[in-house]
Amino acid sequence: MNFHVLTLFPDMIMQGLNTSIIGRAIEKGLISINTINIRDFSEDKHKRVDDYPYGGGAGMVIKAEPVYKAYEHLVNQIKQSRPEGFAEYKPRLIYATPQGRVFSQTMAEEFARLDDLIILCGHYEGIDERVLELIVTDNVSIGDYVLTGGELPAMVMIDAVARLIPGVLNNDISSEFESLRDNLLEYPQYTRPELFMGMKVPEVLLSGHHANIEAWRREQSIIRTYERRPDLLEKAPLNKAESEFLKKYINQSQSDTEQ
Ligand code: 6GU
Repeated sequence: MNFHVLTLFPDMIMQGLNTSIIGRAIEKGLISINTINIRDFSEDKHKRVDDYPYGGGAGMVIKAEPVYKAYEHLVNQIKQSRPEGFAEYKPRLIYATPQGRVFSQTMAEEFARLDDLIILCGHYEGIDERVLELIVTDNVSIGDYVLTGGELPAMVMIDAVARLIPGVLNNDISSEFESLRDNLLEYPQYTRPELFMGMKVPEVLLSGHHANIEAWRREQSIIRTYERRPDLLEKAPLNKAESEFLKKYINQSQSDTEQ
């Protein structure tokens, strides 16, 4: 899968993503990250890409023209890397903005099915609306807080999508059965030693009984989601036995606090 980022700060993207698992995925050729510096497409002799907003107000606005030129350049580049028949190709383009739909695991899974994904990063007070109207297919936010630019959100989204590409994680199944996919949080993990500051590893994990371990982990996921993210639990696909288990757990913890 190829990620393309339209940005004023390409170094930030490249430096942020060339380490650890994502760095290795790039080396292995499983993914590629291509940055396009919007400033390279400024026709201004001072390479300016922003200007004052019409109507007045604070801050500067990124001009439509360099963004559109950068986009055209990129689309031609993508078309050339592909077989015939992409004359009409309109790529998926995410505009990273706090005004977008909030990014989720479901969106990451959807984007992971694409061959090419373009992310446009804004800065200052925004980008001229006319170019956004022309090229953006999805407005996406990473949460309800305001950042200074779209680069960190772009890196967050690339990380979340890239780890779903087969081969990026060491074991392919590790992303398949993980938390949030079915709206449950992960169960707790332990490693050696068996005793740390007087605290023991749960006995079942030492038993070697795989079915019991699976069952315990599933219960822990349910409890943890109830305690920490009850909002998710409403969407979690619990079977009848699991719903009963949760009901008992809730009753038990309520009678514990009453004592
Ligand atoms: Cl995608 N961009 C910016 N600038 N701020 C944000 C955001 C995106 N998501 C949350 N805050």
